[in-house]
Amino acid sequence: MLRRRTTPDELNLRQRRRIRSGRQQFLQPAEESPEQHGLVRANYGLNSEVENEQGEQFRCAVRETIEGNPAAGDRVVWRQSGTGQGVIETILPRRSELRRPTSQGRWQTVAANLDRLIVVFSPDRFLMGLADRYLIAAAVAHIEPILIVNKQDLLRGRELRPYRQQLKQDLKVYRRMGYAARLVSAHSGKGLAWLTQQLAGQTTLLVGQSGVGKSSLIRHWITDEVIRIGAVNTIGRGRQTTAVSRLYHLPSGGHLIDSAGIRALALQGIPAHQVASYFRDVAGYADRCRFTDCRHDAEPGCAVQQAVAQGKIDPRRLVSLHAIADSLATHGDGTLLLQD
Ligand SMILES: Nc1nc2c(ncn2[C@@H]2O[C@H](COP(=O)(O)OP(=O)(O)OP(=O)(O)O)[C@@H](O)[C@H]2O)c(=O)[nH]1
Ligand SMILES: [Zn+2]
Repeated sequence: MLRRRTTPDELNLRQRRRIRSGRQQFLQPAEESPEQHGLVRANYGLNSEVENEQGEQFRCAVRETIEGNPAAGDRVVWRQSGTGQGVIETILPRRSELRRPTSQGRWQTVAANLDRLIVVFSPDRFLMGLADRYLIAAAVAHIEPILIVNKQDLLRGRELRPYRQQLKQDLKVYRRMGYAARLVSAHSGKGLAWLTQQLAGQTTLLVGQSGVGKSSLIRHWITDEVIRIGAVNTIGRGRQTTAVSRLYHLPSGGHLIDSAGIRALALQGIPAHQVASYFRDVAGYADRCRFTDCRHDAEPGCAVQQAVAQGKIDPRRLVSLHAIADSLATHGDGTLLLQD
């Protein structure tokens, strides 16, 4: 059936708004081109960058019947609507995702279909509390977390020995719980062969505070040119927009997703008293507390407090647990702020 093009007079208010906001792609008859599968490389709010199965990039609008937003790592069904343009019709079911609350009070998917979450620290700021927040987010999303402390090369020298020892001890606390936790250096290359193995064939999101060396690490796998092209692509129609995350292909297979500073993650409403179940070293004791909703504070019959007193649990773990439980209770809506 031939479809008559809509004349400008027939545009409804919604369509006019779309044109003003740069969503002209909708005016083209995307319905006439065949559906294809694609991979979302980045999302810019109104548009997403989608890669087809031949590796070509398309700037795609999002069909408004879609709930939520496409994110780096998403598999989608889309149709081409013009040269280098298309429309995302469906976001295929995700095997995992990480979301964050937006300033408009909505939830935004930051990255999808993740296998691994690499949390990067620098040696002067290995924050257990922050590590624990990411570990909970990863556990809730069924993503394998890896903790790394970058800039290991800065820890050389005798005067830094006590500091180096302390950091190693801290990482050991996590390794004993079964987490991968390592010192690496983007500059000297230490630990990067191991990290490369962890990434092979996986979809990995890299997160961490500003200045910890995320970009330096990414440059170990992705060439500057590819990164630069990605940055140029962030220029939207007339207005510069930055993607919250961007996917790169790894030479070893798999994908690496770079995130621009995530300040909070949203979890599926974990009640504050359940936080302990995500602390691998605490969970076993928490099960034995007298009260099922024990906050492991000053309650009688608290097996966790007892384990701390007996030196079986590092007391800092409990400080971190209480801070996270308080934070969840304060925000009350499952929002886990990465920094309070
Ligand atoms: N000594 C040392 N310096 C490093 C290492 N990795 C990164 N740096 C330095 O740390 C600074 C910050 O590195 P970036 O890679 O820009 O950090 P980032 O995490 O991407 O920072 P944002 O872009 O702000 O999020 C730069 O001056 C790097 O040269 C390392 O392994 N050793
Ligand atoms: Zn208790």
